[in-house]
Amino acid sequence: MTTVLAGGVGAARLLRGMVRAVPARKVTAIVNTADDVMLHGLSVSPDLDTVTYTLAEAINPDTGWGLVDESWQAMDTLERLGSPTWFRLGDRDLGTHLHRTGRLADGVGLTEITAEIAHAWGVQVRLLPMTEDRVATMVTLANNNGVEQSSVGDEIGFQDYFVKLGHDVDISAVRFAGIADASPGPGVLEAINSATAVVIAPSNPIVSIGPIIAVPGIGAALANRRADVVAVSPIVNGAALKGPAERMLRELGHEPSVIGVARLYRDFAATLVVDIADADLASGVEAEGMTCVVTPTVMTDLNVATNLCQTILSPRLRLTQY
Ligand code: FO1
Repeated sequence: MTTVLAGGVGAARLLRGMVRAVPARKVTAIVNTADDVMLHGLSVSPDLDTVTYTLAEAINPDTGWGLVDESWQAMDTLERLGSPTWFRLGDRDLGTHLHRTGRLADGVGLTEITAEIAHAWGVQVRLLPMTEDRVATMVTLANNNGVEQSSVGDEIGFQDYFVKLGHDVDISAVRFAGIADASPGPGVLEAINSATAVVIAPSNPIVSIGPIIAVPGIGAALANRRADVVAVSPIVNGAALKGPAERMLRELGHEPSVIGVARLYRDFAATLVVDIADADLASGVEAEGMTCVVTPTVMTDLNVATNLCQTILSPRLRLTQY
């Protein structure tokens, strides 16, 4: 059994390779839910949906989120009605949110609902929300960033930061509201405790992996399995492949490099996989107390993703010098 800690797009690409390296039924993904948002009365779980749609080969290839062959008529209606439309929910995608919201109202847990959605798409990877409790990533603006009606110290929700402001603003803090009272979702601790390998996907370490590790009990379970935990750096050559990871690391006082990633993960993972572009920093990673494996990690196609996963799962991983 392989367990993967997953955010959105980067994790989804890794999981697509993982199911070519090992049977999908032997893979569990523990997925971030701190990006989840209520919009138009609907429960939207972006990372769960990105992973599901990607594994179903139904993801929109242009955006990396939402469904392929999407139409936007519901958004046009919302626009006509004067409702906010900055967060785009396609007509096909809306069905997922309607189903999730209705089932939650019926008292069904998010883990069961996620399994229903995955099953409907033929996804055999077991997808586990990190928690069924409400956790929300909140971002503090460092200055008014030219945004009207905002001032230094204002705290906004993650999707306001990520989508509405296009993460093109300076920030000074990130916190996960509700995390202290959250419990790991059903099956999460077992998936970590019983895995032969635990993989931390190349997702944003602060806002995608950070909330998963911060759920009480999950960080300790990972630390307990440290020797078998392999993280893949989302930072390549000092830059994030997608999204604001590099900028966030820098603004929150971390080094925006594989060394900074190593410092965030060293208590939980024994091994850090970095791209060949960062080969010269391997000794620096090892100086932080992690074994460093250098291999292509930029998942431009499925072959790179599959080879990366084969390397990650190689039993000789920690003995191999590249
Ligand atoms: N990202 C955007 O940049 N703009 C959007 O309008 C948007 C809509 C959206 C709808 C459903 C969904 O599952 C994801 C969506 N995302 C959108 C992506 C999402 O904001 C991010 O992928 C994550 O929250 C960060 O991992």
